[in-house]
Amino acid sequence: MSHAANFVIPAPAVCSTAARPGALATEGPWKVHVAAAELKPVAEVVRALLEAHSRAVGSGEAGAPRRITLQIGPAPSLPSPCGIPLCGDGSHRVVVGPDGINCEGDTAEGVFRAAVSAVQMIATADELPYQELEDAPRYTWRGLMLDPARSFISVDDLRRLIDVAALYKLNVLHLHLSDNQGWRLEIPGLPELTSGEAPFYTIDEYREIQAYAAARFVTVIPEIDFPGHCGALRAAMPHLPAAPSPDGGAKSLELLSGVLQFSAPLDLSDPATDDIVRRILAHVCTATTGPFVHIGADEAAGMTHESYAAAVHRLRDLVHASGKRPIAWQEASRAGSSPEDITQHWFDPATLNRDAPPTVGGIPDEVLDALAALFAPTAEDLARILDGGGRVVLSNQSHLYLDRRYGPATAPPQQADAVARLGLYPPRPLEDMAAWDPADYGVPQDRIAGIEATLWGETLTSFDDLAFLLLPRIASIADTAWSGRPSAWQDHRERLARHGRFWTKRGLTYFASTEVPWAEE
Ligand code: TNX
Repeated sequence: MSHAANFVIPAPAVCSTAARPGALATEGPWKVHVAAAELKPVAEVVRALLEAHSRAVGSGEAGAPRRITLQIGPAPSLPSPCGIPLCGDGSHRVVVGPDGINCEGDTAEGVFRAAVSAVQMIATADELPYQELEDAPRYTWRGLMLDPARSFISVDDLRRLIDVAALYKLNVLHLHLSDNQGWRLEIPGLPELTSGEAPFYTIDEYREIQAYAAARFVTVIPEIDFPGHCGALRAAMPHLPAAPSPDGGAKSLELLSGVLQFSAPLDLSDPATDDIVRRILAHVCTATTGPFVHIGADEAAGMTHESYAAAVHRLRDLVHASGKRPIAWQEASRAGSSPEDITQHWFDPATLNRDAPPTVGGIPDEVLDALAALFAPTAEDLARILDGGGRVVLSNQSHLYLDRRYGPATAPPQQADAVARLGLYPPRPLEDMAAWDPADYGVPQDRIAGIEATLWGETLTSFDDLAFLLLPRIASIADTAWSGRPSAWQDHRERLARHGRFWTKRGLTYFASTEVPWAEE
């Protein structure tokens, strides 16, 4: 048994032992009690999250249940981030004593963040020393991107993933809803987009997902990827023309499409295309309850600069016109960058290293040349964003892309097949993934809006595949997103070791890397 007072991830900023020594057994039953009526909806969610881990939550069972008490109270005065318009700031206090666990914040969000620490504490330890935790998030944007466009995720499975995000104090769920391989959101008036056999979310389901997430203080950010990655839209509307290509553009697009399923980009200067895009974004903005809509703008291969820049301007204007704030991948900075922009930085030049290319099959040299040409301008994107005065969400491909393979040398034998099958990029040990530090990129701290992990779906065939690539790595990224820097590996690894049983109880598959001394029951 370690000497840690708790196994909470993200590791709490302040953890002090109580003046009066003692310990609380975590075995249930537990009752969730609210000290203010406004916290009743939070209590409902906490009960639901606890259900997989504790006996008879909130039941009328005889005996004295232990109590989680939710209450509004003064938040600890830790430095908290200045804001972009997501939820509140989430600072909170957790007190473990003889009567149970007290969860306190000065907003419902703060109370909820405290309560998920309580859920983790109960699920990961048999006994909790009396203690007091104080915590606040360093970054305002703590996200996870999922890719139902490539590998559809049912509404039920999305709910399970929203629970995971919330349990690790993430507050953004970015849904990549369209790509060459699929269109996943109903757009009223444009039934051809979703008329095939492929699954999609109805507008009602989309609203339901957002409400479920909002109850867990997670904001959904929909992405409709324009003007590249529009193969599904172009297949549904083949009359729409492709954007004009520069010299050699068509050839490079052809080469890339052979390997990466690229598709000719849309031409927004065409009035019929503009009308369709306008209707799509108006519906998406109307159906979205959060403040942001993501317009994609990545990898618009085979397009002239003028046509790309004009498309990005138009997409940003359309989102603004519908009352939302646009966000885009880093390439959009080439269309201009302003202090209001939040831009998602992703590309890692090392991906083009010919000695260790992504494992998407032997890529021929001429395709690698085309990729190098496509990504040549990415080296300047970050400077363009910062010079324009805007902020970045860091989604570094090197460490925050969860479609990276796991190392066969760290795989338990029963997971060797999954390790061989899943992910695109060469393996990186968990310790190295968890060591990623947002300070390493030379971006001034006040220009980092936050951190977002992505889980692209090209290699996934099931929910278990998705969970396998997600866990344990999302816990490490959430730790850094919340605290602003990576935890010491020895401490983090001991915490992770207790989360294997946490995931198992929730029915989630995880990669049981030999780097972690897992403490399953
Ligand atoms: C690049 S990241 C893409 C995605 C792929 C991903 C695979 C980005 C903005 N575009 O379309 O799925 O790589 O890792």
